[in-house]
Amino acid sequence: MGTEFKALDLNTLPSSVERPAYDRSKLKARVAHIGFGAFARAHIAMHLHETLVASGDDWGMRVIELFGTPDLFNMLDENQRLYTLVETSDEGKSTRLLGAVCETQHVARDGIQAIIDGLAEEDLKVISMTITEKGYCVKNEHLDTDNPMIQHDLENLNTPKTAIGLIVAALAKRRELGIGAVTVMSCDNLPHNGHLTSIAVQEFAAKVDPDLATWVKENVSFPSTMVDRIVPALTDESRDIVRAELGGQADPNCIVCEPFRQWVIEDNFKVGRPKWELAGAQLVADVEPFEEMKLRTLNGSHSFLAYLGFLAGKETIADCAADPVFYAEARKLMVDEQRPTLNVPGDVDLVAYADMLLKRYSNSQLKHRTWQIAADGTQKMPQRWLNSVRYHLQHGTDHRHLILGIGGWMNYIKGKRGEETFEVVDPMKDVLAEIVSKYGDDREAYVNALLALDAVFPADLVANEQFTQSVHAAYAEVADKGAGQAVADLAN
Ligand code: CS2
Repeated sequence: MGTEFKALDLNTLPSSVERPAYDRSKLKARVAHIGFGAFARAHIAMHLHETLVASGDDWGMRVIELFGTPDLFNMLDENQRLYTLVETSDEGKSTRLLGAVCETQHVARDGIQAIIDGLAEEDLKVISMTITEKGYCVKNEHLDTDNPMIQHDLENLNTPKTAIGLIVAALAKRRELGIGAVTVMSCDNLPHNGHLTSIAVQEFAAKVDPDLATWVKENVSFPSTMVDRIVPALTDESRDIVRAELGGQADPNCIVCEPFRQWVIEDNFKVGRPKWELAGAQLVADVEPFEEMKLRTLNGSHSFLAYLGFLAGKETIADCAADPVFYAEARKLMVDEQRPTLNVPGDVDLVAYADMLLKRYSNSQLKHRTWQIAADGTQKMPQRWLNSVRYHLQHGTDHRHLILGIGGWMNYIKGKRGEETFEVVDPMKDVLAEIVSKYGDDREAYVNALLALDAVFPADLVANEQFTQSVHAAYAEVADKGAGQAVADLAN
C-alpha cells in the first residue's frame, strides 16, 4: 500500500466533501487517544471535530498506536492528519474530512519513551482509549497478573507493551515531574468501563509503588462512557465507496459508518475537557443505565446474530435483519429477555430503542460482517449475556434466546460451517482450539470443558444445574438442527 500512496489533493476534491471549518493551526494535543482504529476515527475523533467546528477552541487530539506498523500514521501525517468519514445508509451518503487529530505517535516509529513523555505533558488533560475488551487485561474484575504482557510491564515499566502499563508509566512520570492531574477515559464496550479502568490502573500502580497508587487516587479521574456507532472494519468495497466520494482519490485512513451515533459521558473530569456537548454528547452523572442498556440490547443482539447468523450462512447483520425470523427473534431477545434485567434510563422507551436498533441493522449499505462481531467472544459474552442469564435464573424467567446464543458460540468456535472452515479470532483461541481438538467429538465433555473456563463463565452460573443443562441442550440443538432452524424454533 505504502508505495502506491498519493497524498490527497485538497484542491481537486469535489465541493460536496465538507472540510474542517476551524483554524487547525492552533490545535494543541490536549487529548491523547490510545488505539486509533475504525471506531475511534468514526466516533471519538469525529465528536472532537464537531466540537471544534462549534467552539473553535484548541483541544486537538494526539493519536497513539501500540501495535502493528506505522504505515497508516505516516500516510495520515502526509495528509496533514486529515481523513475522510463517509456516513452511509439506504437514504444516502455524506462525506467530510475530519481534522481534530493534530499529532500521531506510533510505538514502532517514535518509540515508547516519546509516548510516555507526551502523556506527561502539562497541556495534556485527557487520556482516552479504545483498546477493545481484551486491552484492559482484567479478569474477574481484577488486573490479570497472569497475563504475560502485564507481567512484562510490571517488570519493565519504562518499556510497557500494554495500554494499562503505558498509562501507569505516564502517571508515574506526571507525579515525578509535579505535573497536575489528568483524566483517563475508557471508550470501550465494557460495563462501568471507567471503574474497570481504574481497577486495572490502580492495581498495577499499587504493585509498582503504593505511594503512586495513592497519588493516582487523588489526581486521576476515570469517567465511564457509553459509546455507540456501528463502524464495520474497512473493506475494499468501502474503500471504493470513499474513492468515488472523493472524485477518484484514495484515502488510506478513510472510514465508512452509519449516520447514527451516541455518546454518554460521566461528567467527572479532573482538569477540564472539550465541550463535547456541542457535538451532541450527553454529559451525565451516572452512565451505568445507558451502558447496560446498550451493551445488553445492541451488543447482546449483535452477538446473538453474529454466531447464529454466521452459522446459518448470513454474512452481514443486514442479511440477518432482512430475514423475518432472525429479525423477530433478535427483537425478542432485546425486549423479552434483556429489558427486564435493565434499569432503563428515565426517558428511554426500550421497545422503541430496540426497534431503532433493528432499523440500524437493516442498513444494507454497511456490510457489517457477522464474522467480525463474532470475534473475541470470550471477552464479550459475560457483559452481553451472562449477567442477564443470572437475573433470569434468580427470577425463574424465560431466557431461551440468551442460552441459544451460548450454544451458538460453542458451535461457532469449532471453526466449521458445513464443509467450510473459517478462522476463529479470540485472545483465548489457543485454549479454545485445544478444547475443540481434545473433546470436539464428545458433546458432553466438550460443553463441560467450555463451561469450566472460569474467565468466561462465572462459578455461580456453572454451579447451577438448570444453566448447565440448558447450555448442553442448546449446543446440541444448533449442532443437530442447524442454527437457522434452531432460531426459527425459538418462535414455538
Ligand atoms: C459490535 C460492536 O463488534 C462488535 O462486537 O457489537 O462493535 C458494535 O457495532 C458497536 O458497539 C456499536 O456501537
